[in-house]
Amino acid sequence: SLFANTGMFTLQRCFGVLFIITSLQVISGRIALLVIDVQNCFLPTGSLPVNDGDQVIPVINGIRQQYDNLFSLVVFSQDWHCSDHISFASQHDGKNSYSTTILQYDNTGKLCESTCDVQYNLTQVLWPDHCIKNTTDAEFAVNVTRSNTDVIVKKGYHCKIDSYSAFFDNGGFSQTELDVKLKEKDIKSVIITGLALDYCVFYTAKDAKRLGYNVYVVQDATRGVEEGTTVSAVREMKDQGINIVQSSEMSRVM
Ligand code: VGL
Ligand code: ZN
Repeated sequence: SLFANTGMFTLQRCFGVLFIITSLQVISGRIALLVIDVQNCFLPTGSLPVNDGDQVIPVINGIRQQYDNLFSLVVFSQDWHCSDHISFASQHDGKNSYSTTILQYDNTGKLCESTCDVQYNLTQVLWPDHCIKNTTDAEFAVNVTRSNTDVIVKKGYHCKIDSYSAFFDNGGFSQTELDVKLKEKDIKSVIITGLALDYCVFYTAKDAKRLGYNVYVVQDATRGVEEGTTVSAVREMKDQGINIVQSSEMSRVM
């Protein structure tokens, strides 16, 4: 098992015999490490700074160093936006960054800009301009360990819809190649790290769970954009059967 959750156990007496029941979580099947959006844009000096976002880098590098041979696949996702992306506050007159708006889509996933048959209303947080494709800001953090066998999955490249999850856009209209890449390698479990815990890590973890993977989010290998959304994201992930673990709980007895 990769995670030995030795902290939790129950004592039970039955016919005079004491049983100790430990809750060992055993990771079964082939494992992928997902490194979500560890890009300059989300570092403290980036365009959409995440507090202490740089501090995930040594943790992720440590996980790779210690366990790399246990991962059948390592995937880096990359937020990759048009310069006039719909998620940018700059594209919405009179709107400030970190406020929200409602975006309307028809049943084909097309943004309703004038008259159209509205089928979906998506609440969109409006962000500072960030991770614009082919800029230094959108590049992976220089210090994060990468290998030429790692798979890169770009997301958020459709100009008119946002994509927090590395699997689907926010409306569930289009899909990246991530699920296919995982299935090709017969991956059963995903270990998720990176930025930001309350957005792209959260939505990637929920989609992975829904798609049937065993999901582990390494909490100290992530950081959130905002305290309140981070707390509720962790609670919701736990409720959905997503395992929230610490990198120190990863032991090597597989
Ligand atoms: C993200 C906000 C906007 C993320 C991406 O990677 O968590 N957050 N775009
Ligand atoms: Zn983005």
